[in-house]
Amino acid sequence: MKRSTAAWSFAGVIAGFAGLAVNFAFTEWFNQPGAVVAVADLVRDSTPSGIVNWARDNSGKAVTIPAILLILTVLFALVGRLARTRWWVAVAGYGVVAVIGGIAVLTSVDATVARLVPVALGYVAMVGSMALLGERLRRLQALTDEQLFGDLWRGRRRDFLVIVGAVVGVAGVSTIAGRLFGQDVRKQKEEQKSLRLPVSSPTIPTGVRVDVDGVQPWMTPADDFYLIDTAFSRPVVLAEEWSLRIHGMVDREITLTYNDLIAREGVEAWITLNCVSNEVGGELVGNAWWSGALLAPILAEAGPQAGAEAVLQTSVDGWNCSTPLDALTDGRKAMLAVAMNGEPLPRDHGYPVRTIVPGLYGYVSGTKWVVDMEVTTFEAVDAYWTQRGWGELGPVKMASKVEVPREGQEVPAGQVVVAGTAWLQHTGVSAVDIQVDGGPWTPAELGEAANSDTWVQWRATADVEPGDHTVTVRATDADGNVQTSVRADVLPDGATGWHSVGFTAS
Ligand SMILES: Nc1nc2c(c(=O)[nH]1)N[C@H]1C(S)=C(S)[C@@H](COP(=O)(O)O)O[C@H]1N2
Ligand SMILES: [Mo]
Repeated sequence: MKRSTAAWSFAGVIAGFAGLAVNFAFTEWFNQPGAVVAVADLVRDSTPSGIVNWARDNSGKAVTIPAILLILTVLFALVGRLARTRWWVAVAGYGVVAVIGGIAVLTSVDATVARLVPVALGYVAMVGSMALLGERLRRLQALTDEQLFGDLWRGRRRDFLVIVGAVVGVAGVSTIAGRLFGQDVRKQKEEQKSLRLPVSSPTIPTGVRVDVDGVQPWMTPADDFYLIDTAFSRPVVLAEEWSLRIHGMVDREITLTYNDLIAREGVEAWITLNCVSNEVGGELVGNAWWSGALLAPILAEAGPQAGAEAVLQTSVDGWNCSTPLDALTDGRKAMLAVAMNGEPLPRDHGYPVRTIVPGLYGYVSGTKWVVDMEVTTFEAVDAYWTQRGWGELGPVKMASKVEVPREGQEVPAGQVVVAGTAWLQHTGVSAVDIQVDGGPWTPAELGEAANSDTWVQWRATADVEPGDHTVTVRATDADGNVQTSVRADVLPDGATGWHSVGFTAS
């Protein structure tokens, strides 16, 4: 440890992370985006959609924060090392990090200058920790070769380690405090428990299930429901503080509180929601019992003006989408949902209020944590995903999926059960056929359709010889249109093509 630069790098890293932890504690306390998350948001929004397609692959989001932390580790180590001979490098190096963090928090939604306070406190913690650590290190390393490993050396080493312990302690306590002080999270949980919503518990309609093991549950539990959002830290919104403003090309602007919304004309329905980024055979689809307020009468009260054709919906997190006004007012069960499967919406699915529109992909309609609706025209606006090359209208496309057998599964030869799901929300599926090894199409048996807005389950049996086989599925909609075999990519407006599964009979 005598002239070691490693000790300085180490000091630089722990001082840096202590500062990040202090920033985290204060931002959680004030329910603001942390500096690291704000930087991640900035990276996401400035990444060209052609390079990283975030909706399509959440892994892009998953690596961003670890990558930022890794870069910071290297940077902090360098700062510590250079601070050994040039003290101003610590002041300047952590300063650069703080300035980047400051810029990021100022570009976050609803930013105020006050958000710089936790950044500044984090910076002070970094420089302060580094000053204390550096002073002890310098004293330790100032000893002569003869004094090395002697009592004096041991004492100074202990002094250094005490400060290391103190800095690590501050970082640890701040991180834990951040988790605990995330008081809005706690408040939100209490609020969710105390709500008495006029919603009913889901009862799965009879006959919808084909009762084949391995087919996904007809009702998707909220915990298993796929998640897509651009937010690095999902917003914590309290119902008691929530409101929705409806404005723009309307005769009367309306602002609704949560209680106003609950008092409105209610609606409850089974609706299947899916993501435009779902590949053929993919998992970004779920079916839930949604409860909320019908949107059509609310919009009618606002009174859309002539020429209005879209509603720009904005989330508290800044994400937005433009939804065709028609789809919100044409009699389908477009709603401001407050409950999912009979319970208040989970935070991750948009608590307290999100939009659900049967027949449209989530990215053009299903705004979570929705707080603003501007009645407008498609000309006038360009929403988050449309700016990134995705289609403007976003009607769902017909899809069907083989879930049993699984890809690569071994089954006994003879009568093999094949089963899965199919959907085309708001039109409905009338038939499903399967084909084994390119042979003739044979009809599957369908579970009951709860309504035209939900998926259907299906099952069939295929007689197969021992060997490798492929089974393919296609659906037919309620108007008699057969699902296209033409493969289309998810970009710009949803995948098409038949799903096939390979299995082995023995
Ligand atoms: N605020 C917000 N709402 C959003 C999104 C988002 O990124 N931010 N993603 C949308 C997309 S692409 C889909 S498919 C659905 C997914 O809803 P879920 O996460 O509840 O399944 O939410 C939509 N609503
Ligand atoms: Mo999506």
